[in-house]
Amino acid sequence: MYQLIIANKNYSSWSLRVWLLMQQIKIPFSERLITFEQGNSREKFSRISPTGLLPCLIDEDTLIWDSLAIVEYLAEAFPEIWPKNKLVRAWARSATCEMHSSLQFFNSKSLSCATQVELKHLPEKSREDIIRVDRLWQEGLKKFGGPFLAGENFTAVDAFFSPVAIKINNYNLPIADISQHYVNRILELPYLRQWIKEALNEPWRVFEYEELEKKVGIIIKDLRS
Ligand SMILES: N[C@@H](CCC(=O)N[C@@H](CS)C(=O)NCC(=O)O)C(=O)O
Repeated sequence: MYQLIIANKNYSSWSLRVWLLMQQIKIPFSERLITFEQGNSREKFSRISPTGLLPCLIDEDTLIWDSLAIVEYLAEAFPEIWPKNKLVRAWARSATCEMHSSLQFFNSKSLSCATQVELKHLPEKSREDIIRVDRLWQEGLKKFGGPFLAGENFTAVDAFFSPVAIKINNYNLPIADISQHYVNRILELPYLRQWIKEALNEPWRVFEYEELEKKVGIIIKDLRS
């Protein structure tokens, strides 16, 4: 059985992406959570991961690191991770890679499942990222007919945007209605709800990450308290 090594559910958006995909596709796995350290976790994570970053997947003697590499490794055994149709698959891969390589506002360390933030100081680049995600989602949902980004089934592209749905919700970001319905759909997935519930029950806090949220806004609600 696969072992997925993740970091704190409250903060680790890259762990969520792989974890949610494996749950949705019904890939059996055990999970092992290694907690972040205040300041820097790389030394601790380096005992497992060659980059000092999580998640990692262990399959018998093989270690796979980096979320996108894990997805591609699993897709060889579970092709339903990607859409069946070649052209839809190409779109889903492009959007997934865009999430993985850019969209910095949704890629940075300032995701906490627990905190609702009222935005105050949003840099222009972050504004552009929000508009881009909204456009991308509208394109996928209209082109492939929903309810998921690449059509009928939940695939890797939905998993990669799942922390974005959490952030849009927690920051109350303005997006088109069709995108907002998609956010609601993702947040209603029982496995996503399970992740958030477990995240809110975690006893560990990484103050450095929570400080990052205070740079862009005011924390108006902490769902843990
Ligand atoms: N490109 C990597 C990014 C992984 C990543 O940034 N992981 C974060 C947790 S979500 C981490 O391990 N951070 C440790 C640190 O920065 O100290 C991937 O896609 O897996």
